[in-house]
Amino acid sequence: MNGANALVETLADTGIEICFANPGTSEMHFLAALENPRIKPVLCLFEGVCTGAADGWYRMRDKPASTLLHLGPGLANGLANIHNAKRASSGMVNIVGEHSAAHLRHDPPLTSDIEGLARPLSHWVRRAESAQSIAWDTASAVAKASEHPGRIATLILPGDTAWQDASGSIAPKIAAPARKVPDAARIDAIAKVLRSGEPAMLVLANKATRDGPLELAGKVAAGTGCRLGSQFFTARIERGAGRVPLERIPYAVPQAITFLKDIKHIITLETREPVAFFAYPGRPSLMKSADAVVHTLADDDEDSTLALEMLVDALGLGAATPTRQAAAERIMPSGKLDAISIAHALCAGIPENAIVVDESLTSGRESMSYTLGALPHDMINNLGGSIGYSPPVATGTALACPDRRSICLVGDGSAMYTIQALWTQAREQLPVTTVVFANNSYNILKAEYANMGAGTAPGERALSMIDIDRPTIDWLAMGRSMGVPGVRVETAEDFAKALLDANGEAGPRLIEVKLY
Ligand SMILES: Cc1ncc(C[n+]2csc(CCOP(=O)(O)OP(=O)(O)O)c2C)c(N)n1
Repeated sequence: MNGANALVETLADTGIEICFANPGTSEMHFLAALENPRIKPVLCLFEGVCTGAADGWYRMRDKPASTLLHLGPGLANGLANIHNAKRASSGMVNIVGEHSAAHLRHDPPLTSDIEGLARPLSHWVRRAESAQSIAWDTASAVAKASEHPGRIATLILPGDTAWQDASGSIAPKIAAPARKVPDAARIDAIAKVLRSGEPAMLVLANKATRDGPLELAGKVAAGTGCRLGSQFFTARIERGAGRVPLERIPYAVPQAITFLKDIKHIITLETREPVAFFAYPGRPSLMKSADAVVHTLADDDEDSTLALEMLVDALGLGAATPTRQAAAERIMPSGKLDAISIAHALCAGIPENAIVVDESLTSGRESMSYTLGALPHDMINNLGGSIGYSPPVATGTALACPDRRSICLVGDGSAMYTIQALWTQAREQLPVTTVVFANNSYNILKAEYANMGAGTAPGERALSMIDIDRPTIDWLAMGRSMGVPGVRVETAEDFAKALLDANGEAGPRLIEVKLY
């Protein structure tokens, strides 16, 4: 047994099932060790796909996946989606190959400061110094990544550590610490606030937006009249007909301020008070009203379900009946593709138990409230703001939940960052429908140009940095070249039909939605 075998064996022993990999010469012993049938290796053709897929896996399984990245440059290619995962509180274990210590002294071409690259976006970084200690290092990395909230653990694997003898080394059993118990006095104080009848909103995030805690929050709302909301972006919301619905705090600052203006108490679970995504000249960063008070019901590392149980008890609302989302009427749209017809098509086309990964930006942003009454599904958003997250994340969700259809809604600009994910979806025959909204533009930036006060409309040069129409991207050809069949639609009825058709397929499909 060498160090690489010990590493892979320990990953499997500690519950890691999958490795999203893009290997190089320094990782050949790790590749050999992946013959171990207890870990599924999945090849991704860009490291941003590896790290995004690990994020998607975590969002559905609530436990980390591993990645294999090739030295500093491989890690650097994966960093943007590590950033997105970190902001979404997803855990992951990154294994980063490295030269042997003896070779590094000579400054070979791939030498870089891997710790320096990893540290700002990792909660835990370690260089495995010997084959004898690597089992320990690996168990520590997995335990760190498995904490609540999820953590980014990066383990650097020098070549000599991988190839040296590790026989006799043993991994410790390290249990991830349990979620913290919220303070009872704080819960009682919040119960008092809710009993006062002053306008209040619970803002739920992370693990609090699942069915169980939503039911509890629904009881609090039913008994006290408070509202239930979410930030504009949430790691995963279980939503749809029959579920307790959340109101979404708007993205745009003026709308968010209007939305929040009457709320006197903002009560947070695993999140903070609403903050604008960007600073705009003359607009505030914080969007609550001047006299609103923020109360923390459950901190990021606390058990929000327990906090809600304690709150329901304190309020004596165990028997309250939550208001549940009514089923939306399924309307088959026709004619022009716009926010409403896209919404109707999605509402009719989201199958039961689907996993919707939303990066539709301007094409879907106004449509998502219409899908609240669709069949029960999960909705995943990007909390980190680095675009190109959704095709990789949908790859990870589909591997995590192969019996459910993942639906990736993505703008054409965003899709171009990590479109290689289609190749992995084809190779693994994953149940993913990728909907590319082809408006040939970074459309959102047109509005942001004016919002920022840069001018009323972009000039010719600015526009040439915003429009992506020259040349036009052929999405069907893109999918076909990577083994994903697709269809191009130009009307609402064709879009609705294409979504329903894709639901009946076992493997990946692409729908190019042509927008003019
Ligand atoms: C890594 C990264 N680079 C650049 C941006 C800035 N940015 C935000 S949205 C966007 C364009 C998105 O275009 P598209 O996906 O086509 O959606 P649309 O705006 O057309 O709806 C860009 C470039 C970003 N958020 N992340």
